[in-house]
Amino acid sequence: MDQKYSDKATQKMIKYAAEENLTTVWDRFEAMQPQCGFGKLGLCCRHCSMGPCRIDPFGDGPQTGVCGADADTITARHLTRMIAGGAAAHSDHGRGVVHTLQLAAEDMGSAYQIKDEKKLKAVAEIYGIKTENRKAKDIASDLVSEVKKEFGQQDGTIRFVTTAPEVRKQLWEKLGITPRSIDREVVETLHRTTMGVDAEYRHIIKQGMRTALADGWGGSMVATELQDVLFGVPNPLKSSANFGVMDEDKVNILVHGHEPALSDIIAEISLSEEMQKKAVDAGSKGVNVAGICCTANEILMRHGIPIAGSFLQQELAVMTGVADIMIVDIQCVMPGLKAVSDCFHTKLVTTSSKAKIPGVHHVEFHEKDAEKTAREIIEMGIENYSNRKAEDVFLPSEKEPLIAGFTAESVYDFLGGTYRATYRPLNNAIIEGRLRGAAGVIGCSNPNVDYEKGHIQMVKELLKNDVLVVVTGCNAISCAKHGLLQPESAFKYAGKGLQEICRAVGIPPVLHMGSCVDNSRILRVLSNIVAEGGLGNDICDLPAAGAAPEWMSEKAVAIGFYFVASGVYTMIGKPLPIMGSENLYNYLTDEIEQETGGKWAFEEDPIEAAHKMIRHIDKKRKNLKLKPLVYEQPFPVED
Ligand code: SF4
Ligand code: MSK
Repeated sequence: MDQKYSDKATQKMIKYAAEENLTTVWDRFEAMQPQCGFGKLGLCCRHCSMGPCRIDPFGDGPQTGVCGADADTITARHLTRMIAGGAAAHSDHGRGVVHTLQLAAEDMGSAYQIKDEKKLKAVAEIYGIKTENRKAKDIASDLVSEVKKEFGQQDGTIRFVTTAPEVRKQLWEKLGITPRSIDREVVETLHRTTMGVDAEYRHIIKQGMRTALADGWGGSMVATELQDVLFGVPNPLKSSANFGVMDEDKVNILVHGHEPALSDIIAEISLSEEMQKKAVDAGSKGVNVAGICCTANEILMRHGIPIAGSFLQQELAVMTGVADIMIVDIQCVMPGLKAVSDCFHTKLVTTSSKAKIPGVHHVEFHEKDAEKTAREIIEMGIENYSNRKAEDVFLPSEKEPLIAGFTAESVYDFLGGTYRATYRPLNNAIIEGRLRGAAGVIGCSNPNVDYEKGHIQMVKELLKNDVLVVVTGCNAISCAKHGLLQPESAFKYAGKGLQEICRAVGIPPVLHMGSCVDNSRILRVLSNIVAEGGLGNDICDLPAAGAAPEWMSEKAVAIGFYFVASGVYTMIGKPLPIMGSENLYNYLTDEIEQETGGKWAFEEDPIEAAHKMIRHIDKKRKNLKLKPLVYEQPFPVED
């Protein structure tokens, strides 16, 4: 796989891995070729033991499975199960946060505190909980009990849905896709896609959308909002990203996965004089914490803890030889870490009751013992420092400064008014044509494409055309490593209109909005823009688009579907595994727009993908009869 588009530090590490005969995710990907064509097209089914079945894509062999399910049914069932997997992952994360908030509300001696009472009250009010003249812990207790009930409720709808634009809520009702509860939608999806139940592809996808909405406006939003209550609403801050944030002279603790509950405490305790002294006593110059994947994004957003790398860099981070301990919680953790950490001194530790790796040391984390576990882990890292071998150290020095920590709230402060909280200046910038529109570029990286080519080329092309970009997940990490999260990058890459906005308010042209669950922040931003007025009545009216150019996880499928169901044009690189069904392809990339106002698009060339997004943005500007762009620039109409 071509690595010329990835950051320099990664290129060095991949070369080093090859020289040292160390296996990486890219090697395993190569060894897996050719990958199963039926699987890629979505044409295989093993939902019962009359199968596995496969449909012949060339029309010569079987066109149905043993039960009679055709390509449309099989692809739709499989895809919808992917949505359920992704929604379950985000939502179970959210459930964990509810339990942590419960501890903060009930146990005053807990390591967790309610750090943001303003946010607590705002969320409680959405849930219809009285906040006036009440103590924070009482409000939090009521909120916990309401949210807990909501996960499994049988009637009613998810409360955060009430924050969507009015027209959108009515549309969901009309389509019958308003999510009722988080667990119920996941369970119903699994039921409807099991052998002999739902066979009508559009009907299956509708349930898929309801499940995805239960994620975006439910589980993910619960995770984001309650994490803000517990750990504080992020504010823009400075930090840096890439392997160079690890310090050869210090004990390096890497935190990887998705949940901030333990890592947040590790980040705090590692700074204590006591821990720094222990590290010095062990012969180092102190303790240094850095993150991988979305755990990184979480503690970056709130503490400015630097990012060591994204999803595809997890094994390479161990190969630097300076990672004294890597703790992993849930999601996007490669079991391949075991083999690579066996080749180095790195202590690999699993910490979630939900996730173990064979042969890997397990320190189970329970919130009530948060400080004790955090200490144990930091001390384990300090102790392991002496096992570091100088001959194994290969640490690229590259790191890029960045600004992160943007939220739906901070858009008020930065792009909003000076004297009152408003999105008006942001809306006006779009209405007057200084900004063409906005795009959310998010998601994973995947060894099936050139690492970071999709993310970086797409984002730069959008900037050049005056599109403000918001990023989350591993795309945010890639943008950080390529210097796009710095205000100066506006003058290198942005069109004149976007440059003016960035100069006026001192922001980068690419706004880091957090982790994967924080895509729910983007839903809130879109709703706030609609509420501010002047850009239509619904999310689908906005000159906006979304993309996940290098997607990999089921979570990306769930995210994509909650954006499509919310009215967003959603672009991905490699197609969804549905290309074996022409009907499903036509539905998702075209006909669905008549129903939700959003649709899917697949385009592997990142520049052309950006152009398609820009054309969509321009179409929306035209529909809204907005003024021409202040700095009109030549733009390829058709490539
Ligand atoms: Fe085959 Fe139908 Fe069973 Fe799927 S559900 S494995 S298509 S028989
Ligand atoms: S970590 S889901 S690889 S973005 Fe959220 Fe990155 Fe994708 Fe995992």
